Amino acid sequence: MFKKKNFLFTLLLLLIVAVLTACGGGSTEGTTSSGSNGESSESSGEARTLRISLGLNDQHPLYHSSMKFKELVESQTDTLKVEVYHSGQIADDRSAIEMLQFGTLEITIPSSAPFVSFVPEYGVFDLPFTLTSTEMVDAILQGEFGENLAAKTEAQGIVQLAWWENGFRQLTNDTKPINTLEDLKGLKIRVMENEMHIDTWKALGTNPTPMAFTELFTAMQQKTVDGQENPYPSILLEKYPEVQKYLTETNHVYSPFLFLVSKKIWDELSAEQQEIIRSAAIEAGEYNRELTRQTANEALEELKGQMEFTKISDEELERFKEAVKPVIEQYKDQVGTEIVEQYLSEIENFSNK
Ligand code: TK8
Repeated sequence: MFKKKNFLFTLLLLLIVAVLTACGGGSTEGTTSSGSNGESSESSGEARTLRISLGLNDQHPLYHSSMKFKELVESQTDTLKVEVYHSGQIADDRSAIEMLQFGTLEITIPSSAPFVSFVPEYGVFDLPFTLTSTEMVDAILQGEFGENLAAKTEAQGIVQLAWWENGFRQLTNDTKPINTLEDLKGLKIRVMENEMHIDTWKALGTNPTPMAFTELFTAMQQKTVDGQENPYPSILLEKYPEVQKYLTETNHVYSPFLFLVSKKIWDELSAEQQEIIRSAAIEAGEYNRELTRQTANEALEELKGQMEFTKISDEELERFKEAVKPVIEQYKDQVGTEIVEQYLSEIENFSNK
């Protein structure tokens, strides 16, 4: 008798577990952030939450621009809520991009370099010493070239709504002042997780280490790297002068920030919700570029008071450009010959205006 009762109890338990598992939903893949299986918030009544994952902290123009995006979206609809997570709280750039593909994160705004392993054509921005002014950047990214390039993300399950700005990248290190190519020799430089950045800094004579942005400050603090390269706002606002003594103006690469949305989640939104999000990303992008450029100028002046500053002379920069020429030749095919030629002709057209 006891055995029979035991068997029935176990059977009942298994049945309950089976029913609960079927309702609970499976892996993180395909389960949207709100936990619903894609039900549009408009039909269910409650607001849909859009989480934005950022690598930089809440002092940076990227965070302030994301809060501007939040204000614009939430002022136009009560069917959407925006939550901004800074300092890599949710994930680093590469993981956040993968989460967009799975539909387990709504929005992330990374630099273009880590995105190259998802869409190789974004490697045009890693070709060193090519973009040389914000006017040139705007002419190329806010026009047809930028639009056509952004359209390539959809095949990877990602929708790019706008081009925001990280900025022109500069070098810091904790070892010595940098004035010549020879001064770089042997420095351990953290670079973004991107093959062209690794090979560029090898061609410049350094010993590059690819690393997620979220690990960078600790690596400098523990001296596992001598230096890094980022735009002035990040250098100042992430407090790099606390762990880096020397600042060198190189402008070796321009990094855009990419406003990326999960296509899985995008396709679940209504046309009205999509339009609100798209227009807010574009308007907040204008705010972002203006704020970032103003912050970069102010940050440089503040950094000159906190670090030993050198600026590579135009003559010496020609030696830097000569040293990295093989990298540009080496990567033309990998990035895509057609897109590289389009990019370089856009630059030439702008320069000949
Ligand atoms: C922040 C990064 C950062 C980038 C880097 O998420 O990794 O050095 O410049 O801005 O995208």
